Amino acid sequence: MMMDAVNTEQAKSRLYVKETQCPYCSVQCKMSVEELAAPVAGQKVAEYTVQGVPNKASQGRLCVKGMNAHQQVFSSERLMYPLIRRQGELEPCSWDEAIQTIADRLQQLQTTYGSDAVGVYGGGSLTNETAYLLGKFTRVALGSKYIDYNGRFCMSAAASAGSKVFGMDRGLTFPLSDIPKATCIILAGTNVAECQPTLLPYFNEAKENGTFIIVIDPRKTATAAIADLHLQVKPGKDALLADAMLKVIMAAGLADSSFIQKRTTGYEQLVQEMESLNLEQAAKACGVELDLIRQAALAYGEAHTGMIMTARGVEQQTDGHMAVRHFLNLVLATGKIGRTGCGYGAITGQGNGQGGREHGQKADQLPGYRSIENEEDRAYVASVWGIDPALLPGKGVSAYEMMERIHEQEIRALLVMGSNPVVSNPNVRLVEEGLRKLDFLVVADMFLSETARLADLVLPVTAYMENEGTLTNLEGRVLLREQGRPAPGETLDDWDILCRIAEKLGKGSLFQYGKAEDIFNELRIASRGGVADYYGITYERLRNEQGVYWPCRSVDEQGEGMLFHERFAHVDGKATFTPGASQGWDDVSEAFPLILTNGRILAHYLTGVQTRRSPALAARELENYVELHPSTAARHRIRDGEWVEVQSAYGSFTVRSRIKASIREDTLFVPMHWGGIQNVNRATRPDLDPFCRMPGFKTAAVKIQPLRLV
Ligand SMILES: Nc1nc2c(c(=O)[nH]1)N[C@H]1C(S)=C(S)[C@@H](COP(=O)(O)OP(=O)(O)OC[C@H]3O[C@@H](n4cnc5c(=O)[nH]c(N)nc54)[C@H](O)[C@@H]3O)O[C@H]1N2
Ligand SMILES: Nc1nc2c(c(=O)[nH]1)N[C@H]1C(S)=C(S)[C@@H](COP(=O)(O)OP(=O)(O)OC[C@H]3O[C@@H](n4cnc5c(=O)[nH]c(N)nc54)[C@H](O)[C@@H]3O)O[C@H]1N2
Ligand code: SF4
Ligand SMILES: [Mo]
Repeated sequence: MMMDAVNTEQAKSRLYVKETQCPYCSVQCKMSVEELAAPVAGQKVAEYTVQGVPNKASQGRLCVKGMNAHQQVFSSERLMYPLIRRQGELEPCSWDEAIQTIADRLQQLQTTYGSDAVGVYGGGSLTNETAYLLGKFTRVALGSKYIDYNGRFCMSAAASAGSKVFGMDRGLTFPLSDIPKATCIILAGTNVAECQPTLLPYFNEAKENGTFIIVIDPRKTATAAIADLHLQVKPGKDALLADAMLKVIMAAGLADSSFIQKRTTGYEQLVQEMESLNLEQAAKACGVELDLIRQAALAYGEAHTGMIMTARGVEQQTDGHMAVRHFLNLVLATGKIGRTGCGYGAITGQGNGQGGREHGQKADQLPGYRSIENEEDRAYVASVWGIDPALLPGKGVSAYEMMERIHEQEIRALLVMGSNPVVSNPNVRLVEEGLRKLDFLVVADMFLSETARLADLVLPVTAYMENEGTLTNLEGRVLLREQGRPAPGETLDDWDILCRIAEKLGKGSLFQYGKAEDIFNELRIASRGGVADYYGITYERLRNEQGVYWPCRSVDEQGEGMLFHERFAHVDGKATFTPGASQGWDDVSEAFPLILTNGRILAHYLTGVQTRRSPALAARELENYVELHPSTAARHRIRDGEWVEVQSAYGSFTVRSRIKASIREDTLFVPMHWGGIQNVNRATRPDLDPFCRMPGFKTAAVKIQPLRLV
């Protein structure tokens, strides 16, 4: 340890400076954390200085979450040893007992109920190495088909749309540095200003260049504040809005016929179908003035270059897959992809939201974006893993459907790694009932999350500063996060835990790794030749080049920042238009007259397990609330700041009111960062998108009433 004094007056000693990466969102900002020990009243108390480190994505910026992320690492609430449930209470136990208990219980349950009686539930915060190993562990060590992960709730609509339309799914089809080169940008259902704050300067730079920015959101968000045009759409109506824009573009003769002819299929059918679309009716259904829709369509259609980006506002819908595809129709019809200043971007969410979805955590997927239902893919991956392809299970079910199988007791044991499903699933009443019915629940986490509280065994894991691994940011850039601190207490790395369980299950020979890099080297081979090909990426390159884009097929290849320059990834090289109208969700009734939507705020992250352990972040927003329009509040006789109950057909939650003129009158907005009685998911609905199994988080019919003693 370095002990040089940096402040002579206070004689602070500098213990440590390390470069690391923020554990939160998909930008994956690089930072340095300097630890100082200052003598205060005779005691050594640590102080920390956090600074952004220049890199290609965040260019050295950090947002308030990144600035304070270290506080969770040093939280006194960190789990330091395994906990086992005895007589109803969680008590400390040794790793030996924990791992032995897991192996015994899982084997028992599989002997009684079959291999598929055990499920695994992963997350998009896990490194590529852990995500990859979790898929292998489930299929090889457990022999179960049931694995899925929280990315199902996050990326699946855009991912499946990208695969269908382009033949490939990667968050952005362009490098971030291209954003200021676009003449028109549409931001649909994405609140970059609060969710990827360090990206905002790219958009501000674009504005300085004269870029016309259109925001589509039911609320005037901090992102809408930078817009030249804000379409305050009714929740659930994005597909229809995109169709209306397309019709305007077609009628104005702004379609790019040469691009359409050379690079796409399916346009003629779309043209025919568009004929029957009535623009006045569509505008009315979307809750947006037709004139504004026209302005937006013409601005995008007439611009030489342009980008469309979507996030969860458009995607977390029961027609989310189709809604994204209808926006992609706009991209293809105007030929705005595959050249500088153009493209489509699904703004990914979690730190490894992108990589987490490429290497086998999904029910139907094998590493490198291979399919578990394709014979060639199975044979290839089985050969890398050294097993008979016949032993690989088939495809399982999506995250929420796994919860239904748990509720039906078809799945009897569950291992959760990197998620808090009892807060983040829709319709959480059913989810909690199900998890309580499990014969055996194991949760690996840094904290006693709401889900960990229900577990029979809780496994303490290392935090972002304490382990090594790669994460893939929203651009598809793979980044190496190196270990900065030793593992505290008895915490272990996630991958190490999986290897130890595999060993006890008698599969140790297939899980021999000394360090994360060994797993990455196997992942490189397993992904080789797949859509998400990581073969050419090595730890050494990641150290030297500050990250490498996938696909990267050989060690001398650069990796592609801009995709689809000459061809799309389908076999014929063409992209496909999407026909078929989508009217969107519209289910309000007299009993439930308002639309409940939800999302994020700047200071908190997902279910809040981590950010609530950071005092500086927790203090910014201590409890949950519902945003509602002044006239809606008046109609329901609700005062600002009072307790209200929001109820749907599925359940209710209780929060304080926050009256804001920036939201539509027919819509309520509630942050998703709190559990228990304040959890918005007590009222969300279980319906899933038929294509990608994404829940319709962003729309539920509800009523609201003040909770007042009369
Ligand atoms: N501060 C913070 N940042 C985060 C996260 C976090 O928890 N906190 N989480 C990360 C993760 S995992 C994710 S997935 C991303 C999410 O990033 P975003 O998708 O940008 O975040 P959300 O707030 O869920 O939704 C975005 C916007 O959609 C709007 N919206 C709601 N319904 C509709 C609709 O029907 N149509 C349209 N067009 N818009 C609608 C909401 O008003 C909201 O402003 O953020 C990442 N970054
Ligand atoms: N109503 C509503 N619900 C939503 C959404 C919404 O917009 N609205 N968004 C959805 C989306 S996009 C997402 S991504 C999900 C996220 O939902 P969750 O997966 O529940 O999200 P987190 O709160 O990040 O939970 C991660 C847990 O894993 C732990 N953890 C973090 N890093 C690691 C690690 O490296 N290893 C291990 N073992 N544990 C770790 C954290 O402490 C935390 O307890 O929520 C979804 N739910
Ligand atoms: S939360 Fe996102 S934008 Fe903020 S510092 Fe972390 S990675 Fe960067
Ligand atoms: Mo997400």
